[in-house]
Amino acid sequence: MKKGALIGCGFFAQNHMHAWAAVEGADMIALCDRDEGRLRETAERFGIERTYTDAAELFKAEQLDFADIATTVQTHLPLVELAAASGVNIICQKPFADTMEDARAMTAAARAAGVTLMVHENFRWQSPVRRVKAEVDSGALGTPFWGRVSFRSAYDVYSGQPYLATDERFIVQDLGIHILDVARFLFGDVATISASTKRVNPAIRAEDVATMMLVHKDGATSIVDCSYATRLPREHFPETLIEIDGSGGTLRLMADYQLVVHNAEGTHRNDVSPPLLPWAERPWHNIQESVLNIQQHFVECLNISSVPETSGADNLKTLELVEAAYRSAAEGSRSLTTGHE
Ligand code: NAD
Ligand code: 89Y
Repeated sequence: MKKGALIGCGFFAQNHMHAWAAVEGADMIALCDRDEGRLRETAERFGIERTYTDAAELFKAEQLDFADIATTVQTHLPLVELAAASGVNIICQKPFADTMEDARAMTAAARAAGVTLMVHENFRWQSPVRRVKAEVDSGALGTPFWGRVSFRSAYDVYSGQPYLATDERFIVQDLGIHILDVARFLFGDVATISASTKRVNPAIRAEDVATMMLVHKDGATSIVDCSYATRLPREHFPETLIEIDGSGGTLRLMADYQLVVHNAEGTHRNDVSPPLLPWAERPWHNIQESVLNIQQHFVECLNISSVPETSGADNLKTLELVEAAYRSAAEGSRSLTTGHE
């Protein structure tokens, strides 16, 4: 059994805790939050007795196999460095870092300490997205040459996460980061990216719309488009829609998790809706299921000493796309995403 502690008992961490209770091979033994109220509420909700308001005290007092860092991005670097210096494996929420420099410092700290570092990059762990990847890998589409990964919504994300309305960066760093990661997952690493961004909602500080074009190293071109300013007849938050055209067929993951694969063998339609876990709530259940899946993956990696899919090192490539997208949008250029093979 791997013993873990959660650092950051905020809005999204409640999902982590529900998922940890269901993960095989994990036991959460302690909690940390510098906000005493949130710490107490979470401790009571999940029956955790050992609580800390200071992460340094947590690492001094507890014998941990891993730390789950579910704070916002500003505190990731000091907390990851502290966990690594304590010889504790780490799962850290996205966005991993505000800068590539911080991200590299965290991967270096984990490498030097010989601990596993995984970024909680969970969208690729949604079961409909895994199903799309399985279709691609099966060869049912031939070689993909074009794709679109799309997230368009007007859901009020600001009430649960008020910092999204006031931070200097919004949709690319918060949500686009997941959608870019899904594009990497499906079509491989990226040679070039260009982007345009826009703020539509006058009540928020940063961009709430982004359209990105990626040329992948294996030859496919993909469009990654994200919006929190799109009022549709029906709200589909938080569904990611996917289109793939390949040399041998096409795939569409449409609204309501309807999957259509068309090739020479015919047209196959499937409902690939994610399960509604006992603790989950619509419409978040899709994301909540992916939290369980990614945390189970983390523990399995610890058990067999293997590198997680979204290791810190892997996530540098997704973060680099975020940085390049902001550069391209600011300069009106096609940015090169070099540096990580
Ligand atoms: P939040 O502000 O609600 O919670 C963060 C908590 O961390 C707060 O309670 C705060 O007191 C605590 N904290 C901050 N610094 C600390 C420190 N040094 N020591 C101890 N506690 C500290 O934030 P949130 O909305 O839960 O978001 C947390 C992270 O989760 C963000 O990075 C966000 O992008 C991410 N998130 C991910 C998903 C997803 O699907 N992967 C969804 C929502 C949010
Ligand atoms: O923070 C974001 C995330 O990671 O998934 C959806 C979200 O909660 C709002 O955009």
